[in-house]
Amino acid sequence: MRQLLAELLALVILSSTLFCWVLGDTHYYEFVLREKKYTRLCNTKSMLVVNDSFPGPVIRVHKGDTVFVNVHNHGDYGVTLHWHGVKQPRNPWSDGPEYITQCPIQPGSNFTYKVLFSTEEGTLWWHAHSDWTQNSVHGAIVIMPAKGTDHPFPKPDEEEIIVLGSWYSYDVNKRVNYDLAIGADLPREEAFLFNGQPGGIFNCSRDTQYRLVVDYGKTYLIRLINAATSSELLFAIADHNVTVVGMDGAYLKPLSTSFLVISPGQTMNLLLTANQPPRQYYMAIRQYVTNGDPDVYPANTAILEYRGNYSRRPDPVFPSQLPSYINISSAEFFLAGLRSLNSKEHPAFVPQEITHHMYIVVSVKQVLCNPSECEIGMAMASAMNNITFLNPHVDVLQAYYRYALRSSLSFSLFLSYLHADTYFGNIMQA
Ligand SMILES: *[C@@H]1O[C@H](CO)[C@@H](O)[C@H](O)[C@H]1NC(C)=O
Ligand SMILES: *[C@@H]1O[C@H](CO)[C@@H](O)[C@H](O)[C@H]1NC(C)=O
Ligand SMILES: *[C@@H]1O[C@H](CO)[C@@H](O)[C@H](O)[C@H]1NC(C)=O
Ligand SMILES: *[C@@H]1O[C@H](CO)[C@@H](O)[C@H](O)[C@H]1NC(C)=O
Ligand SMILES: *[C@@H]1O[C@H](CO)[C@@H](O)[C@H](O)[C@H]1NC(C)=O
Ligand SMILES: *[C@@H]1O[C@H](CO)[C@@H](O)[C@H](O)[C@H]1NC(C)=O
Ligand SMILES: *[C@@H]1O[C@H](CO)[C@@H](O)[C@H](O)[C@H]1NC(C)=O
Ligand SMILES: [Cu+2]
Repeated sequence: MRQLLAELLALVILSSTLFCWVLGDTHYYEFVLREKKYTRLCNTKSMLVVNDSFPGPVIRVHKGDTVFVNVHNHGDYGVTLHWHGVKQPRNPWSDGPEYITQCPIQPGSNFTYKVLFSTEEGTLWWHAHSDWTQNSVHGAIVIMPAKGTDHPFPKPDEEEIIVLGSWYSYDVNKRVNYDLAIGADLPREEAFLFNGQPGGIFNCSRDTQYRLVVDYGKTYLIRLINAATSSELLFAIADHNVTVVGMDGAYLKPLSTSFLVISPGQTMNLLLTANQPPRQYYMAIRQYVTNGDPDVYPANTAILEYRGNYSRRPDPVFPSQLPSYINISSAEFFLAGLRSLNSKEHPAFVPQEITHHMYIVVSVKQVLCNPSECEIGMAMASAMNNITFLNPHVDVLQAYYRYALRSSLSFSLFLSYLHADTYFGNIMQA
């Protein structure tokens, strides 16, 4: 018996060294969801936020840590949270997509998520995963290197988080539900936000626009998160280049660039050295949209300001290198430069042997609909491989666990339990 225990112990020690298990710390967060009034673009509205803050609270961990987040819903409707980019090995119950891994957390109740950090290192983010509530319910996740290890680049003097977001002056969930019901196109942002603030081009926003105040000579690690609903964004800082060193919770080969493109949901870690003549510079974002109308893609701004005693001129320098909304070759030039770091400490395991080929078509098109149910007899619909998805009324993971596993049903029978025909319907005539 004792020998067996010793062998087991040896096995545990051996496998933990083999797989470089990091035994991290455990952290506890309380998130309180509540409606709060915000005024932007000269207009006030109420929206759901976490702990009265927009963007929401930052989760700070080291690689390998575990976080318990207890979410108390004091809002008016059900909501779930998702830990974007956290792989959560063997922990699907805490992933968050509404009706996929759980039903919404109802008003007046609470739910504790267990968030397991494994290989991620850098910046990720969390957001609501119900309707379009992610607009107001989101925040950064900062993942420092495991204790005793360091970033694979020179230590920055300071860090700053910049969350890019979307602003709508109305209740966006109501609008989206209406648009979905009648098959209309989804709403467009009225402004983009830097850490919750629209830029100086908008009325009522000049005095409140976001400012990054820097000291000449210092290097800053900027954790940039695109939390805008559905817009790819171009980003640049006047007269400054940045070095992209990480993306989506992993390291990159350092890429020096005068502008960048960031997709919704994506994060980038940038090094910025304040080495230009002290004054104010604009940092600007603009939607990257290759089939748009040229009049409606203005740049939204924030300010990079050097500390010091100099006269503030009314107009900061604008980043002339910010590509136009339609410049595909500039965007592709940047994207083609991104490479995983793939060092000894941070290897990139790309499978070399391909056993299955998959052909995936994602499409949005107009389909015919009953004019009594949609306004013009045509509705927008999207599909993946000719299959569209409507939210079921039960949680798919739980249904699978309860019914399919226990009574060894076939998958198609399981789908029929979910009344699959109501949501796995083919709608696209390819
Ligand atoms: C959120 O608010 C609750 C209640 O006020 C507080 O206990 C908790 O510490 C706050 N959480 C964060 C992450 O600030
Ligand atoms: C959280 O929910 C549990 C049930 O899941 C309940 O027992 C508990 O009282 C709730 N706590 C608070 C502070 O609402
Ligand atoms: C700002 O307000 C003025 C006067 O009401 C209006 O003419 C102008 O279009 C507004 N500008 C923007 C960007 O909304
Ligand atoms: C930024 O990089 C470009 C090359 O991509 C270079 O021409 C330019 O001088 C650099 N600007 C600064 C301020 O370092
Ligand atoms: C700032 O510079 C001006 C002109 O050079 C000088 O008169 C003033 O005293 C300085 N202020 C401070 C706080 O150093
Ligand atoms: C895209 O940007 C590059 C670099 O500034 C410029 O040379 C090119 O003309 C632009 N193309 C379009 C279509 O605007
Ligand atoms: C897509 O689905 C429609 C409706 O079920 C069907 O008529 C069509 O043949 C399908 N197209 C493809 C390429 O499978
Ligand atoms: Cu996400």
